[in-house]
Amino acid sequence: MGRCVIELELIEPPEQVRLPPGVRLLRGFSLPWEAALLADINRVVAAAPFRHMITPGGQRMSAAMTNCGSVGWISDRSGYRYASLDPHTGQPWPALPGSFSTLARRAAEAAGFVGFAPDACLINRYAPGTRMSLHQDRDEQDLNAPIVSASLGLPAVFLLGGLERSARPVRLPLAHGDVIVWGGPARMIFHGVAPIVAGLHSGLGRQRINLTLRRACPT
Ligand SMILES: O=C(O)CCC(=O)C(=O)O
Repeated sequence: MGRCVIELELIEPPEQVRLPPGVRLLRGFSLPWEAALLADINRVVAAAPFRHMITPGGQRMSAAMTNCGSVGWISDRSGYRYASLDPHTGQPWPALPGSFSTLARRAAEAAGFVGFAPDACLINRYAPGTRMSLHQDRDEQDLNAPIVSASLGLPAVFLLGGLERSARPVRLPLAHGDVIVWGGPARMIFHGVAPIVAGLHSGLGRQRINLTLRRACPT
C-alpha cells in the first residue's frame, strides 16, 4: 500500500505574522472615533456620491469610490491622478472631516510617523465579491508621508505584498475598526484586498468601507 502524504497549508494567525519594517497593524484603533467617522462618511457621500471609476484601459473598477480633501484620486481613460474638482459634480471635493485627519494623525504617530498631515482621503466601498488588485499608491507627490488605511464594516483580507509585484502577498484579516499604516521603507509596497465575503455588519450592513488617507500634495 502506498503512503498517503497530505500537504496542509499552514495558516499563521495574523498576530504571529511578522510585518515588514514600516508597516503597522493597529487593531481596533479607529473605534473611539466610530460614530464621528460614520456621520462624516455620510456627509461626504451626500455631496460627492460613490461611483465606479474607469481604468485607463476601459475597465470598470470593482470598488465604488469617492473622495474628500483638497484633492481627490481619480481614474479615467486619461490615467490615474489627483484632481481638485470632482468630475462627477464639477465641484471641489468635500473638505477632509476633522475626525478623518485626527484619526490619521494619531494612527501615523502610533506607527512611528510623527507629523502626518493628510490632505486627501479616498473612500472605497466594497460590496460582497468586490476586490482590489495588487497595486502601489504612487500618484502622490509626497512619497515621504505614510498611508493610513482604516477598515469599517464587513471584514476583509488585506493582501500585503512586497516592493516587487511578484512577491507573494501575506493575507492579513482586517475587522471593523482596524487601521493599517505603511510608510518609510514600506511606502511603495504592493497591496490589495481579496474578494469580500458576503455578510451583515451591525452598523454598516452588507458593505465594507475603507478610508485611505494620504498626503497627495507637497507640504
Ligand atoms: O480597501 C483597502 O483596505 C485598501 C484600499 C487601497 O489599497 C487603496 O485605496 O489604494
